[in-house]
Amino acid sequence: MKSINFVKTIALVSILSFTALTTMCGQTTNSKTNTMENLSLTEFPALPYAYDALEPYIDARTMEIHYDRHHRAYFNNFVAAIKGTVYENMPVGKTFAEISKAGDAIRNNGGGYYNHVLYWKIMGKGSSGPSTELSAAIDKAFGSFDKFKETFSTAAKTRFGSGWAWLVLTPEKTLAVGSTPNQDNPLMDVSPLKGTPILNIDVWEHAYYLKYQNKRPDYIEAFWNVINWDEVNRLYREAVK
Ligand code: MN3
Repeated sequence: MKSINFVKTIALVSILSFTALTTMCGQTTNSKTNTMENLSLTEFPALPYAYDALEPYIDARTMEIHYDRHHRAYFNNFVAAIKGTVYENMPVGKTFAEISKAGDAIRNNGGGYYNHVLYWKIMGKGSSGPSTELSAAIDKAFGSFDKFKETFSTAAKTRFGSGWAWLVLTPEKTLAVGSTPNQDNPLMDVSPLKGTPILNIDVWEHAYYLKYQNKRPDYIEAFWNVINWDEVNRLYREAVK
């Protein structure tokens, strides 16, 4: 009897410790696989849809080259850069929080890996729009959805050279829009824009040049047709918890 109780106690302590540990990391076991900061460092994630799924807004050839060459290279180079370092087994979110110490190879390729995983996920077809909760937060932060769209599009258009535009939930739990250069992102300690990414857009020329050439604004306008709001709503729900 004693030994059974002992086993039960050990089992309970283990469950509690595990729960405490996962809660401390801001993750639950259920959402762990979905948590962007807990990206696989051993397996290059599959594109969540076919190359032609976002036609005509984003063409299949661009998707193929973007995912299979650019994104894959970031992943491979990131894995190579962290090998044998303290970052090898660190969750990517934690690495980003101290990226200023990690060096350019980890910063550029780690950002390139994570930013694209998010970008693929927040795109898709056939979802309606922001949830009631996200709509309310957008109205509070920007005045209206149209104002938000304008602010986000302007951030994307005016990012000089290569980079990304973002919608984030700031540490103060309000929505904010901004942009980052190169492969930086708002989870990095070097980024002036800080928060949990809810939505992003890649404005490197490789994201649009084959179809849109130098017309970045046309690509940005087309992007609004392929936002996967179900995923954006989910990211917001997870971030406000
Ligand atoms: Mn890209």
